[in-house]
Amino acid sequence: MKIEVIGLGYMGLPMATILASAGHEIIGVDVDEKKIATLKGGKLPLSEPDLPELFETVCQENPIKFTTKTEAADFFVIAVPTPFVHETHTSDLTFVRQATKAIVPVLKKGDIVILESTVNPNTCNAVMKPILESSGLVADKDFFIAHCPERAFPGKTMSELVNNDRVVGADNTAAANKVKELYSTIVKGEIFTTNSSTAELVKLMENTYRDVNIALANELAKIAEDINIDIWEAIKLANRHPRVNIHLPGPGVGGHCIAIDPWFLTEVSDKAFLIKTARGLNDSMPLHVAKMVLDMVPGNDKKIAILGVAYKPDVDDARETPAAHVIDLLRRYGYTVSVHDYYVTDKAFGLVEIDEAVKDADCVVLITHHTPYRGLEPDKIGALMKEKNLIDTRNHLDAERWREAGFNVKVLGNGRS
Ligand code: SAJ
Repeated sequence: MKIEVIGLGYMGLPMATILASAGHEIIGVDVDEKKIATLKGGKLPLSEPDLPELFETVCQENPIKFTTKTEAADFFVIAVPTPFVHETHTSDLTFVRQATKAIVPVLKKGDIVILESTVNPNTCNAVMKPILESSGLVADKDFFIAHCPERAFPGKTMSELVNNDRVVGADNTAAANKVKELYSTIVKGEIFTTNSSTAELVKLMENTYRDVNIALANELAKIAEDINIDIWEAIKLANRHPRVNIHLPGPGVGGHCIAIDPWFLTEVSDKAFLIKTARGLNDSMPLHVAKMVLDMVPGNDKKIAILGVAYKPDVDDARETPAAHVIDLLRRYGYTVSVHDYYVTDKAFGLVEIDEAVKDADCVVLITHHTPYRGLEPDKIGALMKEKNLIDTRNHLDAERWREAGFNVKVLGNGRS
């Protein structure tokens, strides 16, 4: 079975590696020549736990053929990004179109094209089908399209790609079963089949569920601040109910999925009222954090140290991070802002070492709950600072320890702090 994976990013590359480790013949295609050269040299262009080990084994035992050009295969797996146009709140399907077009010259009878990228409902039928039919072959007769949305959690991609249940959406039942058969060679979770549009909607619903739930947590956090209650304790207690699972508040929602996918639904229908409201609420959180800073350290000539710019803990990914908005707002308010992160390397943030970040600072604001921040010594940090103020937007640090070291501590959502 020859499988071509098109798009070798955070999802495509792990997927190609796992498929190769299961013994399939894999072609890895990417338009980025530099990335292909890196991969051909046996190096990885991105960091994801457990990928290096499996990649090395695959390089030795069943090497992937890396190339910038599509070639004939039995299955094509498209895992390209679907960027988001912030100005219009719409998805940009350019890369999905490009990847689909690249298949046209090599498409043959019996082929199955699988889309893994997140898209708005009906993309397989309305966007991919006409492009592939320009080959002269007919969809659902000569070739087949399936949507198998990826569901892996960045940072745990390697185990989640294997262990999570999967949804296979194809409008031709025989093709759906063939894709199910292919995925069952690598997936330990259950695999469910449906039509392509339902699979497209399912993926968006999963991330929208999480976004709306986080928005609820953020609203409850703001209410708790007004009525002097600790929302972190209240959520923990409410979640002891067998049918309640309230998510956690924070400085906003980042990443390339949850902060974006709900907008895909607002694009296809004008009925998305709650979804838009939740997006707005989550997007209001950086301003809420900036106002916490204004309350705690008003005035000019103050320095704020931001700890963590990754969109979530213990990853190096800062896409759509709420930290960027907090930093931008604070600078507009006239603060000097220094930034630290243990994992992110993106030069745009002007990252500095932790000691330099907190040196002469008037307030430390924890944005990302990276595990190593728990190991910080409040005495040491306090000794470097001008004033000892701490805002913890994730309830991550031991507030009592920091208070004992002389810090004023404010925890987002804790009206008692
Ligand atoms: N966040 C909160 N409160 C919470 C949980 C998360 O504020 O209780 C914030 C995080 O800090 C982060 C953002 O939400 O900024 C999103 O992070 P995440 O860790 O919840 O999710 P992602 O974006 O890394 O991955 C999601 C996953 N989807 C779901 O859990 C439903 C993953 O399974 C998907 O594959 C991925 O999106 C994707 O590619 O769509």
